Amino acid sequence: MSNFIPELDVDPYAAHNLLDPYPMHELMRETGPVFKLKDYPVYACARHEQVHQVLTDYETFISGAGVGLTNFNLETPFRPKSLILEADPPQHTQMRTILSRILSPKAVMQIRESFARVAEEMVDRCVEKGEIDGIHDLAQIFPLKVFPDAVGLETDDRDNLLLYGDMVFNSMGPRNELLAKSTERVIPVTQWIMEHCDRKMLRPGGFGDQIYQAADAGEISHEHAPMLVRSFLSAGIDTTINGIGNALFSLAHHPSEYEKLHRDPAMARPAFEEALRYESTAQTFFRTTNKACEIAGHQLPENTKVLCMLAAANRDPRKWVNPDQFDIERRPSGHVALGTGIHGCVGQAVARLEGELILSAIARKVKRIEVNGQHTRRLNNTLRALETLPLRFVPA
Ligand code: OVM
Repeated sequence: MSNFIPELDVDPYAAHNLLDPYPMHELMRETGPVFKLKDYPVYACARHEQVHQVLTDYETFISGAGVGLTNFNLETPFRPKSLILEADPPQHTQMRTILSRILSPKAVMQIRESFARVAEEMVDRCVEKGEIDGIHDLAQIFPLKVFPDAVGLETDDRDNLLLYGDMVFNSMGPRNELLAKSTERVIPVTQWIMEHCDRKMLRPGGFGDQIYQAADAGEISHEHAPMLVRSFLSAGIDTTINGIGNALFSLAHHPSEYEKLHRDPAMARPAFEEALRYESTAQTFFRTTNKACEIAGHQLPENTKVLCMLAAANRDPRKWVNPDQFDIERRPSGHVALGTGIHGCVGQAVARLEGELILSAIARKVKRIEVNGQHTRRLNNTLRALETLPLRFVPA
């Protein structure tokens, strides 16, 4: 019996691969359904079928040993483990039940109007300016206002949320220069974050306070409450910022797709969904095998990290027709940009709402989006992130 698993000499965290990951993704998919990496002690999958399999089989491919490169069975995590992201059933189920209720479609209906008002105002201001930076003038300020408002976080120091998000998502990769840079301020920022998870800092009735209400009702212990608020502040901002940034980038570089959106603003939601597939914000997540197992007939040992190349799966030609084409009329359901299975993004209704509202406001107010200079990227070990995106909004 042969159990040959090919090994690739590529570094997914090298700057050139973070800048332009797509040639590497193709190489990974074509190498096989599962492969090893020369420089890291991990197995990896880049095809949709296997990425989906790993994410779905939560009993074999666990999250409790961390969803980054670091195996928490062997090394200490850089912060106390998330109670939901870095957890398995039954604890995960208990936490997930509460967060899914707080972030349910019904709850999202209740925030829709206030989020929409902010989106309209912010897009109006961009149309007035004409020449904007798509990241600083829109993608960043919108989630940074509406989401902490919904959580009930009263603070004027919201840049700490950006620093923290950058750090959390860098920490899922290797201890490279990127992580070192973003952890320079780890102690003050971590402290600030934990202080702002306290009930006293949270407006009664907001998403954060609702976690404390669940503790009052005995659904979780009171010690768990601040840690679940921390999950909101870790996962809820950098992700949506870059989801919106990547959508603006995709539309600016595909004028005929933007024209479709402009003609029919009801396409805002499917357009955002296609942008998630086409430029997946969360490029990678890991699992850890908790027993010897198989992927596509190949044997993997117990207690080994498995890298899931979400962004590569989202452009797998075995799954998608013309995967490298940004097509807002495609039905991209089945993409794994928000994960899938029991750990699939619990905030996805809020994320989709934010994307839809921004794209819908633009669709109605902007005739054309023009590229107005060279964009720059903010390299991050997990996120596909833009630093700047110079655009011109031509008014409708
Ligand atoms: C958390 C957390 C942090 C980062 C990402 C995430 C994508 C969750 O602290 O629970 O989900």
